[in-house]
Amino acid sequence: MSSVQNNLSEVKGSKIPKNKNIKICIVWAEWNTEITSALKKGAIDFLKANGLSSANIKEYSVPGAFELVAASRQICYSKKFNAVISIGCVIRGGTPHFEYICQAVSIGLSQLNTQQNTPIIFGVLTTDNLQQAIDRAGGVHGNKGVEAAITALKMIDFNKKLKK
Ligand code: DLZ
Repeated sequence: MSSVQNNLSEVKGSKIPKNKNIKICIVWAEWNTEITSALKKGAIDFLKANGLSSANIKEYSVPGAFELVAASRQICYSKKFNAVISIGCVIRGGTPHFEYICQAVSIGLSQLNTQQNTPIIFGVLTTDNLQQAIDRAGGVHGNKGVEAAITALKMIDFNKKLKK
């Protein structure tokens, strides 16, 4: 996700669109739960602070980041939500597994984004170690769950403007 130089949790950018009448689904991976829970909490707290009620935020968990693609696909095709936030945390280990999972998730979610019109936000941390993940889940580099929530609101607004 973003670098130290481009920390969306702090950078204001364009105005955050206000819209209470939207539904957002968060799908989060249980692997590295302490990190993914913090990312999810960051996203939910931000959405609520920006006017969404609990009824308009739904969450589902999946076992690992690899499952985010299939789950996000099903959520999109259910047509119940204006955006999906996919949250995960993949930490590099001693085998090439990290590369396979990261590639599968990033390409899978990217392809899914272009196959249909419900925005899927990439809220997956891919880090070399646990500390880098902690730093980005409410630590010194902000909370990337918050950034994912901001991106969801902006992409929903983009879709709304396009329909006018
Ligand atoms: C197996 C595995 C490993 C080693 N590491 C992670 C990880 O760091 N983050 C994560 O979200 N999931 C991991 N997984 C689980 C896979 O994503 C997936 O759940 C399993 O391979 C079963 O399909």
